[in-house]
Amino acid sequence: MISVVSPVWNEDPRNLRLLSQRLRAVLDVLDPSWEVIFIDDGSGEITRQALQDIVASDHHMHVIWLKQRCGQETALVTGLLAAAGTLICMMDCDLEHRPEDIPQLLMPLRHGYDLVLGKRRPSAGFSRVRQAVSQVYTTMMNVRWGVRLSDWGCGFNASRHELVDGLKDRLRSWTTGPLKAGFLQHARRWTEIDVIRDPRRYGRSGHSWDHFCWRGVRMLVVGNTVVPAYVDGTMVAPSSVSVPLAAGDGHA
Ligand SMILES: Nc1nc2c(ncn2[C@@H]2O[C@H](COP(=O)(O)OP(=O)(O)O)[C@@H](O)[C@H]2O)c(=O)[nH]1
Ligand SMILES: [Mg+2]
Repeated sequence: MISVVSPVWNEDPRNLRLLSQRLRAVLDVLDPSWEVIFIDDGSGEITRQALQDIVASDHHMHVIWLKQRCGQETALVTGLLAAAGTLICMMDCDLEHRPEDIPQLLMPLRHGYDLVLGKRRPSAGFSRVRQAVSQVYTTMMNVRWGVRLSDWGCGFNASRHELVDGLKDRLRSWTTGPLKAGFLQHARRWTEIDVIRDPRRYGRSGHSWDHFCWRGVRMLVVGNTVVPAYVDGTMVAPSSVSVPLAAGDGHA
């Protein structure tokens, strides 16, 4: 079974509808048993209604409703804890990630890897400023965490269920920014795969420039972001744990 986990916050309904259609087309071919789990933490009425319509029209699609906004990573953790698939794909819901890239992202998981990290190749028309910001963030994070990744900011990743299982106790009580560091620490064998990064067609990014700058500074100075994890809609108290990373060459 394949699970796709996608955090949603005030997303444009047009993106959600197109995403669910494209996901259905891709996943139906890959595996007859699949699920998509959207995790919504306090979106407005328009987004909530769109999610309700999607879920009502396809039994493969589910939504976890969180009571209040708790952030993209915490929403992702909630989805990971609920995912039933042997192979789990994590992606944004705004179509910056192409559902059609899922087969190649999952491929290494069938060949001995337990973690696959997307590295985004911008399609034509993608903002150069945003590309530059991503590169600065990646350079900074490589220094901070002592591991060489091509794209720390990419949320299009895939993991075997066993790896998420191994992380479950830690995910239940805390999540740290970046979640990717926890995955990398526990992965037996990981690799990076090219994925296309499309520009957003509809709606606006929920992340302001303030957010990017603040997150960058916080990663450098504090090194670790602690946010509360939600399980079954209930907030679990966080504890501050740092995630030391072994230096790896991509095959830790
Ligand atoms: N659940 C949840 N999802 C979020 C939150 N912030 C962003 N997202 C989702 O994460 C994805 C990326 O967000 P986006 O605003 O496009 O950020 P950007 O791509 O980094 O500019 C989208 O699918 C959003 O719906 C949040 O606070 N909670
Ligand atoms: Mg986006």
